[in-house]
Amino acid sequence: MQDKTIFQRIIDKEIPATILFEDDKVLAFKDVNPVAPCHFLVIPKFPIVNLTEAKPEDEPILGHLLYVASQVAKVQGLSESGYRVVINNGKDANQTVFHLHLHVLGGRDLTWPPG
Ligand code: DGP
Repeated sequence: MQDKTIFQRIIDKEIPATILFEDDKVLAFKDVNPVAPCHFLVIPKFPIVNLTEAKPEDEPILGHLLYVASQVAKVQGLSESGYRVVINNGKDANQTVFHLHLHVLGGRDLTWPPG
């Protein structure tokens, strides 16, 4: 059996995280290595490796992840100033944790294009 990812261990409450929102399907928590004043992650509670591996039946959870990102961003006070939602998908995007996650970044001017 494959080892659990670090995010699965957070879902299973084996390691701590600063949780901002949780329901039966998704978890939002602060990134341990923030690159913006506000940087949190939103993940499904079941493993999807990345967007490439998403299945047709994952469409509802993909929508729910985005909606929760917007709601947590609102609570974090980012709605007016704006924020960026990023998914690093695969090698060229430097994906390091192979459990789908949305990064939500805000609280500073975010340059474009990203690196
Ligand atoms: P990436 O796979 O490159 O899209 O980013 C993974 C992110 O996960 C990275 O910004 C750091 C974050 N991260 C890694 N390990 C942990 C952890 O144990 N706790 C938390 N809260 N975040 C983590």
